[in-house]
Amino acid sequence: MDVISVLTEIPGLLVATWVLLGLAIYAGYRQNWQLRSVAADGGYLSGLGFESEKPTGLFRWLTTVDHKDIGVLYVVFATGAALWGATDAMMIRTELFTAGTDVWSAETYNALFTTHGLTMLFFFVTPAFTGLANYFIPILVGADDMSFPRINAIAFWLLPPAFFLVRGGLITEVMGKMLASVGVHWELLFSLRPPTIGWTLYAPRSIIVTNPQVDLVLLGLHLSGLATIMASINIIVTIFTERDEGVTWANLDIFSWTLLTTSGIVLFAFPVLGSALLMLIADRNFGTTFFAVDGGGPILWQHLFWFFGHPEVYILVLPAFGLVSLILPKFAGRKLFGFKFIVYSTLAIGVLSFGVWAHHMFSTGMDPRLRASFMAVSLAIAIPSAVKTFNWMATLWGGNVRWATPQIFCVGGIMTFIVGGVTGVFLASIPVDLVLHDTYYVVGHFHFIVMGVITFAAFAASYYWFPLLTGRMFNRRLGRIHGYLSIVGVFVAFMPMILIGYGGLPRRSASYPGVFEALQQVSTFGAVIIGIGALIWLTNLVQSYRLGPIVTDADVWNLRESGQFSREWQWFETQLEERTKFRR
Ligand code: HEM
Ligand SMILES: [Cu+2]
Repeated sequence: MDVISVLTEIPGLLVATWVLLGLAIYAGYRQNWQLRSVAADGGYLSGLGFESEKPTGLFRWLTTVDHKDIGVLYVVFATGAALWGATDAMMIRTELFTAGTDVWSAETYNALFTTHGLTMLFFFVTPAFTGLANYFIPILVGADDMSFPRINAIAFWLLPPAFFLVRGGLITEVMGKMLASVGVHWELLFSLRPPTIGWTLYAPRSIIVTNPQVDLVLLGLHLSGLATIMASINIIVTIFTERDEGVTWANLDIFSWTLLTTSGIVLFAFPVLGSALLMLIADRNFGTTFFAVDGGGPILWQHLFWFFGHPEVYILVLPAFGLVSLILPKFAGRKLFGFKFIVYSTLAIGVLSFGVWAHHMFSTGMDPRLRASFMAVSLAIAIPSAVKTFNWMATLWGGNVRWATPQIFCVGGIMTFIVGGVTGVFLASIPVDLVLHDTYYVVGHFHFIVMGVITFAAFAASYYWFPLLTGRMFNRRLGRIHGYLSIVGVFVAFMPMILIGYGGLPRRSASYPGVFEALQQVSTFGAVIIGIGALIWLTNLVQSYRLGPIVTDADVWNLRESGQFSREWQWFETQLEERTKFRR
């Protein structure tokens, strides 16, 4: 199809788009079209007779600058992205179920691990924690809202276009096929192919690949970086300037502390990524040679990428630590052991995280003396992480532990973190890394962290704050089943990967020698267990949001007993009281 005939299709498409847009706006204006999704006013549910000042329906969600609404938008967006990334994971595992390349093509496989990694890291974890930060930080520090509500909204609304840019190839292909099914053939839509360069975007491959979708991925990542930086500035300024009189640095809650640190890291790490991405775009399109083999060289890309990339893993994990530190004591019946040391260790990790990037490059043939220094710092960073683990264990030790769903996830998260952390210490020592680099061992190691403690902390928070967010209670039995399934699933899915890695199997390959088949199948089985758990979670929360028992007492988790009825629950209590007043 040539350009002219493409142009003749455009008027029809424009008309269709405008009709759809008009319908959406009309629907948004209709007062009684409540999106039956979340009502983010501390438990105010639609249909309980409460009328709020806010516009209703779609319009509310498109125009809101309220930190709670934006928090909910983030969390919903992150959940959607996570489910999409999980679909990729399941497709990866399906391919790996047999030794040959039987299910998808090798190219599709490469696209799958690329989009899986990008989606999970940039569009699931970061938005999920930013969402919780938006909802809870103002409440926890006693502020009315974030410092810059409009920038807050902009930061969120940059994410959907960024996500679509990154995942464009698949979307356009589906659109193209749908149009083709009604007789409209638009070749342009088939020119983008899903990217196959891995989330690390290593040069020279990322320069050489001709697929134009790669440029969109780079632009999308750049945009998501801008969004993250904006959100971080907002978090930092809010915590510094909006704290209520009673909230000093000494009694600032641990979740806010970790987010403050995380946001600080973002300010130094993401601009590096942004600049590196622009250079890569220039290399691809304008003939510059920043990272070309006969220019700055591919190793320069690795330096810049990992100077961002290693701090990034702490950007992902610190908020998770914060959530564990916040939630775990509530169900241990006593205050967090060694609060100060947890804060110091968080700050220490924040600083150290910038000094270890080259441990991702041990096998690139760098100067051995330099390499040894990076090994030393990498081993040192294990200390503050261990401090946290011991403090959590000490909190549990003398406590009166209640195995509520959030607690199952916290303790499960600590278990997976220990495995992830210890396997990481091995990788930080050069001789071991030279053997295990780019094998399945690495995939196993970091999934104990990303699927283990990070995702578990997000699950724990989703259960812990569910009553506060929706005003209803979830099904506790289903929650517990989800918890145990997830813990078992992570070990069954990722332990075999550690073993496969010891066997020497390289990662990022669609086919493998038959000897690994049995272990790979165990791993796929584990992934299915995790998947079933996640579906139970989704069903439980959606159904409980609609039909769960209504919460009347703000002390859902019996926190008064142990003197831990913290600020967000006190806030919830006043919300509930106001609601009853209103009803009368
Ligand atoms: C049921 C859950 C999951 C399963 C079964 C799974 C499976 C996998 C597998 C098999 C690979 C290796 C692909 C290869 O090297 O050939 C992979 C890569 C990866 N996964 Fe996951 N994953 C899961 C969840 C997650 C989560 C929650 C995150 C992050 C928050 C994540 C982040 C990554 C990243 C960054 C990569 C590296 C991609 C690359 O090599 O470019 N995964 N995953
Ligand atoms: Cu690292």
